[in-house]
Amino acid sequence: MLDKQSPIPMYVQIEDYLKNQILQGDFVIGEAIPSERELTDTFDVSRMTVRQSITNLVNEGLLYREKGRGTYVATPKIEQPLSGLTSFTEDMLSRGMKPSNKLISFEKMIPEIDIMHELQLAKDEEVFVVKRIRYADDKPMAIERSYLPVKLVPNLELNDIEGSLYSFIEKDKRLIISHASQRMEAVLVKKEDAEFLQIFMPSAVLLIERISYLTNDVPIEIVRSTYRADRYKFISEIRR
Ligand code: 16G
Repeated sequence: MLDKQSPIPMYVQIEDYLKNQILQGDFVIGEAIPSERELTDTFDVSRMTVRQSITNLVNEGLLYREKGRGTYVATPKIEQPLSGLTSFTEDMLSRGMKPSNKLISFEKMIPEIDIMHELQLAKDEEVFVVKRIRYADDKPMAIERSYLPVKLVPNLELNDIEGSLYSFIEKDKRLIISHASQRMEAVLVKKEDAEFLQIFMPSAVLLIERISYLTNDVPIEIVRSTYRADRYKFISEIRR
């Protein structure tokens, strides 16, 4: 199965072998792969080598480990296009997944200076700050902190944000969200977010900051969304 003479390191060969098995469906999602000991025997390599291959596949999001139990085949990551200005609820429903939220905080305040500038607000203008954990099929996917100018959604209440925020803005407020600019970076998860997202410290997460505008170029929302990197993959089509 493996080529010991090959310049390709053994752990890479084992990794490729397991990856092929996973991708061609030899293991189903949630199924345990053979133990480290079994793989060590099968491939006649050291435990260190096997561990390295598995760690790489865990980091790639193909496998996950459960302490003291074993290593299992992970659910494939969500492939999220970077091009559409869609809501979390729309995204999950279009995949046949059940979206839900947990509200962490809901406040009205004068924002920090960078938010104030980006939302084109005057010094004393307030924003609503909504922090929610977003779930798909009851699994935590992201944490979103949204800033909305109070003057645009003056009577925003708790029950308006239990479901879809975009639906509230568009259907209840009859505002048209038209375009947005966004940036994305990889960061290490903050301690409090790690607990909400149910991931270990330190873990890398994907941070997206998006500023959305109405048709008249008035900013309606700044969002800082922290996505689980093991559950999300962002994709875009590019042309030359
Ligand atoms: C998306 C948006 C977020 C928006 C939310 C509304 C990004 C980075 N974020 O997650 O800005 O607040 O959708 O979702 O794309 P909702 O309508 O389900 O509440």
